Amino acid sequence: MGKYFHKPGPELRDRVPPGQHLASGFPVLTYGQTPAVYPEDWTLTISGLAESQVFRWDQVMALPQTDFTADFHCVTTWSKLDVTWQGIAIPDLMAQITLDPRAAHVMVHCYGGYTTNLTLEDFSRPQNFLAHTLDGKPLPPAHGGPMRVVVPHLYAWKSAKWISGLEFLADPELGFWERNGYHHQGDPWAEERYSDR
Ligand SMILES: Nc1nc2c(c(=O)[nH]1)N[C@H]1C(S)=C(S)[C@@H](COP(=O)(O)O)O[C@H]1N2
Ligand SMILES: [Mo]
Repeated sequence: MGKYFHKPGPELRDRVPPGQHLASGFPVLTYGQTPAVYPEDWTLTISGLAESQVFRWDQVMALPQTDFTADFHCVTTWSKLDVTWQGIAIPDLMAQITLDPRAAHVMVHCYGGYTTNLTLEDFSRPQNFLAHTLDGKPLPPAHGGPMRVVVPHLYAWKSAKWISGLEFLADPELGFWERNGYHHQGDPWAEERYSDR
């Protein structure tokens, strides 16, 4: 594994899911190009089984702002513990959205075309957030700036960078990696890496 990844010591074993190694630094993992998105142009479009609406940057920044410390687990076997972010807790965002009672799944849409699917339950946890700040600085474009999702309890392909929209669905649909063989849920503690469907 060399100098960039190391096996967790015994004191961290319960923090690092099976088959994962600790990364030094914060690797960038992107399929394709980093899109150029600026806060003044950024919007978040709510569609599907919810009242349609489009949030602008200043509207999302006016929501309660929260500090988060969260572990990050990429399915390619690196993990990074205690990443410090600032952003908007998903329940604080959801409080602004009127859902159709049939909504049970979410497709997250991104600038650049990436998508990922979650159950509404997995998406709505209070530990999940929209992040605009990493280590006290504006979220760098490579890490999803100006705004990304972070879902600490699932593999990081669910933590969509450059978020552009939330589409609420009654039935599950598959996002980009989920269509390409990744597990539909992606719990790192259960090693839900690949799909057998
Ligand atoms: N829009 C978008 N979001 C994405 C990805 C991507 O390719 N495009 N890659 C995912 C994967 S596989 C991982 S591990 C994390 C990596 O985030 P990082 O580059 O900030 O480390 O982003 C996730 N979110
Ligand atoms: Mo990943």
